[in-house]
Amino acid sequence: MKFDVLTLFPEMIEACLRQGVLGRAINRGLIHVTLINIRDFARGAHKTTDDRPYGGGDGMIMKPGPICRALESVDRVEGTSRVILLSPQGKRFEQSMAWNMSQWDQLILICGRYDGVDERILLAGIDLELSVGDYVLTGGELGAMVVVDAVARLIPGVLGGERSRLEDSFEEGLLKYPQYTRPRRFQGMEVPDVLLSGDHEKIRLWRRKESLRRTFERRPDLLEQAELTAEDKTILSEL
Ligand code: 4GY
Repeated sequence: MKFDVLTLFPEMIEACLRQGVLGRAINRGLIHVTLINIRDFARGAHKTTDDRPYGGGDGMIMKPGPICRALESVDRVEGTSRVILLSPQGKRFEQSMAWNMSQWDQLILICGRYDGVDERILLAGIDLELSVGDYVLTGGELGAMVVVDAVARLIPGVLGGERSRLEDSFEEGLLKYPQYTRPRRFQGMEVPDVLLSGDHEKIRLWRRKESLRRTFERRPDLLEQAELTAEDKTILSEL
């Protein structure tokens, strides 16, 4: 899988990519990330990438030219290749999209800065506008990292144990159950007895119940979409 990130701040992305699971995935050749500095495609003595908005107002808008030329410079790989712009105006990114994208061959992510990008770049070269959440960042870089990270970890071999991808929060549309490790007693708080019982069926049931409880309490909106078994529905009615 190939990721290409177009940004004015490649160092910001580079630092993230060197760490942990992603760093290892890159070193092992499981994913490839190319960083493209939009500034390299700016023209003139000042290499400006922004300009004042038509119609007036504060703030600056990213010029379409540099982004467009940066995009044209990207090698498109065979297969499914998509161009994504990160912005609060986009469709909200979620786990099911990450799974779909993990099947693609190339993701080209464009990070905006300033107060926005010229609308014509959206109409010309972009397949999808994505938002990582309903808040405004100072640029698309953190959003792009969210997408790269969430997609990369779904690619076979990127996470060590292949089990963990599927057991995650959201994979069944529910929040994760509480988890514990040693010590058994920490600041006066004990690990729930059931987890020490060795009874795998009891543990499975407890975890499922806690998942459902948390989802019900914290994110009831998720329950409408979740795949619930008859057993789940019984547990929920007790909650
Ligand atoms: N939310 N999800 C987001 C963002 C910053 C102006 C375009 C978001 O993805 N990106 O807030 N991005 C804006 C800043 C230019 C990007």
